[in-house]
Amino acid sequence: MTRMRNRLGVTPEALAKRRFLTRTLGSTGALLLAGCDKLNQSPAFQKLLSTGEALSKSSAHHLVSGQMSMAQEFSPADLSPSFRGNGNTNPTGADYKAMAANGFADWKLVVDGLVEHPGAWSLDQLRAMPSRTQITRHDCVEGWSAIGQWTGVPLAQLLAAAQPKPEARYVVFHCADSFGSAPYYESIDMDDAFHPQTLLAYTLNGKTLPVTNGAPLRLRVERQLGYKHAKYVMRLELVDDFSRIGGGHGGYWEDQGYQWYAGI
Ligand SMILES: Nc1nc2c(c(=O)[nH]1)N[C@H]1C(S)=C(S)[C@@H](COP(=O)(O)O)O[C@H]1N2
Ligand SMILES: [Mo]
Repeated sequence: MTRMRNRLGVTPEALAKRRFLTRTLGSTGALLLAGCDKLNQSPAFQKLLSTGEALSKSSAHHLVSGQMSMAQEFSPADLSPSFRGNGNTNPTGADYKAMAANGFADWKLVVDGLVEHPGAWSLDQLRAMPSRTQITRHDCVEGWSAIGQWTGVPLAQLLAAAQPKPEARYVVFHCADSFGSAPYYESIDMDDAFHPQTLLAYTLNGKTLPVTNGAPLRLRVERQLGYKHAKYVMRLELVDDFSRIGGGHGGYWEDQGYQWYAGI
């Protein structure tokens, strides 16, 4: 049977999908989807449409912005005069203090959980990997923003080395600091993990990342709010479920009631 096409060459099924998305995502989504025909071919997307699964706020966001959208990048003229520190700015743990005193020469980033090749990477090894530099705006829920230049290894590069298993759904970032007895941690999904602007940053504004801002390594996940950008990262754990980690909500602030998906 030949498929009916209208004068724009769009099949009725494609139109129905477009209408479904317009209803679900609103006009912004529809506008963005105009350029997203690839999405129609993705198996996950097909499944979503065939099951009529309700779109949560976060999956709707990913459908619209998924791997297609980049956070805005700025020019050196836009840099904030200084990048303030917020939350914990000087971890007090003895292990961290000892590593900081030694310029983090003995620090290693552990990668484990649902990966084919668990391991530990030194700062020198991370610095030797392909890097990306970007000037972005950081937005904190407390009502301040700052524009900074970050250099780091794209998380995708490290994951290419560690090889997540097919069942891995989230990357959990375990940090060196805590609030009271609760360690700081965060998590992101694989879409954000492989996004080209998602970095493990070791440089801020052209200088070695200061302790205030997360030395020796902090996450940049540019399409989300400040609290997702884990500082003092010690370990990446690939998981299929984060309900048994920390308070079970995917991050220190999430355990206090913040949204897990903190899209800007
Ligand atoms: N490990 C850790 N990461 C953290 C925090 C923290 O207290 N500890 N605070 C978060 C919050 S709320 C913000 S706004 C940013 C602040 O980053 P900055 O100190 O570089 O400004 O780090 C985020 N990541
Ligand atoms: Mo924040």
